[in-house]
Amino acid sequence: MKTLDTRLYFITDSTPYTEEEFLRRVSAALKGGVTLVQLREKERTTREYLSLARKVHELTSSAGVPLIIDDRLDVAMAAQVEGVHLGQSDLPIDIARRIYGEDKIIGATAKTVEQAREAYSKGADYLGVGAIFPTTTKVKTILTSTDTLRDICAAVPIPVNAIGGLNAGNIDVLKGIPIAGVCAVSAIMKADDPCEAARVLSDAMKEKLGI
Ligand code: TZP
Ligand code: MG
Repeated sequence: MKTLDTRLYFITDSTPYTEEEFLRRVSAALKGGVTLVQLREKERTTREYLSLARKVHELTSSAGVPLIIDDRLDVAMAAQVEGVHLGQSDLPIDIARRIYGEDKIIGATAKTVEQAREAYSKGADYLGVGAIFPTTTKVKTILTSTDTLRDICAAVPIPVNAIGGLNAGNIDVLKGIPIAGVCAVSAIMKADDPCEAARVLSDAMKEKLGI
């Protein structure tokens, strides 16, 4: 049985940091209670992505938190992490599932109910839906309304996470929508203290969303 806790899903961005500082921030976020980590690298070579994945995997494994690799099934398999996250222009979910096996975690991005239903039917374990707010993280995305987020939650039986510009101060907009969790890059990654930031976001989710 796959155990998947997407409640506080930390997505990394190593861009402005030295490797040492980046790994220190990931460790701090893990101490702060993030429940899932995604390594998201857009500019690295395959070897660099693999090397960083192995280092981050040591940290996540020690904390008992699954590690997901963004975009690249080959890197996820080579680094022997727990899962992969696939967007609409990456490998199709059903093909990734066939290659990767039933036990591994496959996440998908969905911006419409149709994309959500398709990802679920092809074998996705969870969905990331957004951007809910404009984001400063380097990403090609469009905004997704909270009405669409609500419709997606109703359309699929797998965990749905909200993503995009979310932080402890604005998650109120998600109140009453049956999401499984929140994905955050900047709110944790760029915080002075990523450990404290993860705790603050977690507490705000409990208090404002009841999750
Ligand atoms: N997909 C939709 S928005 C986004 C991704 C990867 C970036 C979210 O980053 P942040 O910093 O939490 O807004
Ligand atoms: Mg991606």
